[in-house]
Amino acid sequence: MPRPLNIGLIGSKFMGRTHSNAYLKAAKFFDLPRLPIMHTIAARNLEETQAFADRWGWHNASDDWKAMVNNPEIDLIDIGTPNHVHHDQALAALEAGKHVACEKPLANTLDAAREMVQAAKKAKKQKTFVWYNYRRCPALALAHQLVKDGKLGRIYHVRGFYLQDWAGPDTPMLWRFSGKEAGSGSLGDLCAHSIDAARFVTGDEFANVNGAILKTFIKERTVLEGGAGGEISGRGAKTKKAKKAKSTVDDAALFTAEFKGGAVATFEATRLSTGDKNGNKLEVHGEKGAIKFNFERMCELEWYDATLPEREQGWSTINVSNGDAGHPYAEAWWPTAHSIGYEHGFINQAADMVKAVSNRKPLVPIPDFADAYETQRVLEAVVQSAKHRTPVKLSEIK
Ligand code: SOE
Repeated sequence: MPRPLNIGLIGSKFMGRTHSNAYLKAAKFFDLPRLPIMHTIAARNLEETQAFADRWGWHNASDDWKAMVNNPEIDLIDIGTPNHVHHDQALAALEAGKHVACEKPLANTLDAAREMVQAAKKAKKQKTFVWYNYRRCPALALAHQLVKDGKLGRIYHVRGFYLQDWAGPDTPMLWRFSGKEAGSGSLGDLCAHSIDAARFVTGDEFANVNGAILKTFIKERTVLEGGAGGEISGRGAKTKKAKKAKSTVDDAALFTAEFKGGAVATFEATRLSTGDKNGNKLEVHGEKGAIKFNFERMCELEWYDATLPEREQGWSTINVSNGDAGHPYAEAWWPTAHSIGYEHGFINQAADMVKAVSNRKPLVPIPDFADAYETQRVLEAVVQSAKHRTPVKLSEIK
């Protein structure tokens, strides 16, 4: 029986559910060096948290995250809360000697993110992880491996789109629309995934950001009595008399960029792309080949092999679910083409985190705080470029 790894999770909303499910399933599908134990879940309302614990199989419920963080029985603190509290919770957990996993983006501000990186550096024996979950979609992981194996050759173009449409005028005020809490809107929530995915797949870093536009279309939103919670839709705020609050974040973010290796890139993220639900797309074109990933068809990777004789060239679709063929993560799941879904990226990451804590190499790299800070620097460069209407060199963003 592997040694237990006791987990304490903060947050019981959308991400609380994805992470709980991940810990519940990881050891059922992967052979792990330690057994993740769902020790304690902490959130604000004790009664609701107890109900959450009962439903998901947490052994304890708490409304005091600080006490949980200092519980000597717990090995790893997982932070699934809004962005503005990541900093304090991560610092407290590192101070208490725990490994820390944190939701993306790393923080609401670059300063907060930097302090988190510094605290992680000081805590030498502890590991940190950030939940850029799409890295562990088998198709995106395969794209990473293909580039690493040199199959695309020199990279020319990167195109990252993240298109959703849930944030129209009827969507009420949520923490995600508060600049103070979220830091930014579609930029930090969605584009951060595209930036991370572009870095992950190309293995390259951003050199500069140009011509950024951050646009807020819906400037005020209805405040729901009792708050709208942490879920994203929260529809039904149509009462005319209801109180309004200002939305202080971007609904859409666009920019172009160049990578250190010379590739040029375009990025677009929006919560108002009517008709697109979770269109997380990444396209990379190199001298020898190209890939296209679309989360809405997450088990497939579009692949173009430009080294084939010209008469045989054309886009092909790889169904990335063949464990025998070595598709990443596939052998842990079902027979070929018995598909997986959104939650599996999280389960794959939970399994890799448990391995990493035991100094075993994860299948593909998991971003730690320092890695996620590089994505945070790009977010800041976009904000600066949009604000001053100028190109920004990443070397200017410390
Ligand atoms: C909401 O826009 C959201 O849930 C993001 O917060 C997630 O990071 C993304 O994966 C899906 O959309």
